[in-house]
Amino acid sequence: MSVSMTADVRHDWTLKQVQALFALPFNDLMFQAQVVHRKNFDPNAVQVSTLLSIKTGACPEDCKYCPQSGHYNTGLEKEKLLEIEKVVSEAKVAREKGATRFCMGAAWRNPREKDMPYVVEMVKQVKSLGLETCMTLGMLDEAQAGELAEAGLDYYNHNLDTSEKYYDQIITTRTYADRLNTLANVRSAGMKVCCGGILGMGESSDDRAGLLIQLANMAEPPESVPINMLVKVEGTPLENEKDVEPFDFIRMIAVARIMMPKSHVRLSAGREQMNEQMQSLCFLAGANSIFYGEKLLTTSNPEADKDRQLFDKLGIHPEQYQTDKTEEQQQADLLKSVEAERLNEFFYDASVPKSA
Ligand code: SAM
Ligand code: DTB
Ligand code: SF4
Repeated sequence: MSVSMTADVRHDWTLKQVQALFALPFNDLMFQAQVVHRKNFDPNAVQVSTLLSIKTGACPEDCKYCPQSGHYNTGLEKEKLLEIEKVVSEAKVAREKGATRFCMGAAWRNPREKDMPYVVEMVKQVKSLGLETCMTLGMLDEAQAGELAEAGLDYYNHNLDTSEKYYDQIITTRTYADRLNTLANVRSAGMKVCCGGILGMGESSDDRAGLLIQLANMAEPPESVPINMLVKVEGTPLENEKDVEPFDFIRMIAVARIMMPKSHVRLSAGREQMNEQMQSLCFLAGANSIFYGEKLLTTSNPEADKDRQLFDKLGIHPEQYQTDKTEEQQQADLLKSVEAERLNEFFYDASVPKSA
């Protein structure tokens, strides 16, 4: 099979074709992914998002990977919905540290009607800071998706997590169809979709391929595709799962890049367990987004300072805020971002000496 690298985005991937990509010699796969990446993106720009848990723990769902599920005892301290002011002040800190997108997550099966005015106000106020906004609140009905879109929410995150076949081994309190239904509501409300999955839950290589096929074959694939490596949390049913083979994780990123050439592929949870060399191979494979800041939702993420140093070592610069701009405007922005990077204005604190 040959994968055309000049063709436009395809939506007809078959399992056999994706298996063939996974089976390529590592260097050949990386080369193909890098060619696709360079054709569609600035290869040295990485989008930077910061996460905040706006409602923590005691979730009624039974996702086997999740420290926030009320079904397992993980010793997590639960918290009510945060006050709007607290969320806004955390968003300001994220912006000052260089994030361009602020992602707010809630441990809900779905938001209740009485929660909606609060989350809507959060979107409005965070957006007014000049940040892109993302939320992940569980299932949404059509009206709720409409309200969030109306408030100006840019992205909605809702992961499929794995293949349809493997899904009921991981979650029993909702179905794959429920997930797809929310994704359809998000799309028809006009928001951008952030949807990906997790590696390391005991899934097979075909399950990984199955997830990517679901995503890539959507009429409009997600603009953002988070690939998480399971963070094994004590007390969850998956706490003793086998580690993911690092090269298989990198392969997953590369195959995602090839199958969804225009999407941002996010190297998501699990970076703290990866060394710098592995992360840099993920960037080479086409990952071009990260979660930045010391905390994911409830577990830890690399120190911001360490990430700045890694970007510095690799000559990577943070990607500018993306809007519906013309190509000329985007080009002008790209030049500006390169210049800003050169002047250390955008991301680095000029008062702190850079490492040699
Ligand atoms: N409750 C909402 C939902 O599930 O849609 C939003 C929050 S939920 C924590 C968001 C995503 O985080 C999950 O879909 C899952 O992909 C990811 N996640 C949760 N726990 C994780 C873990 N231990 N390791 C890696 N990813 C995890
Ligand atoms: C995603 O795919 N990963 C993020 C975000 N979307 C919401 C969450 C990762 C959570 C990791 C476990 C925790 O910190 O609780
Ligand atoms: Fe709840 Fe989301 Fe965690 Fe599942 S992943 S238990 S829905 S917070």
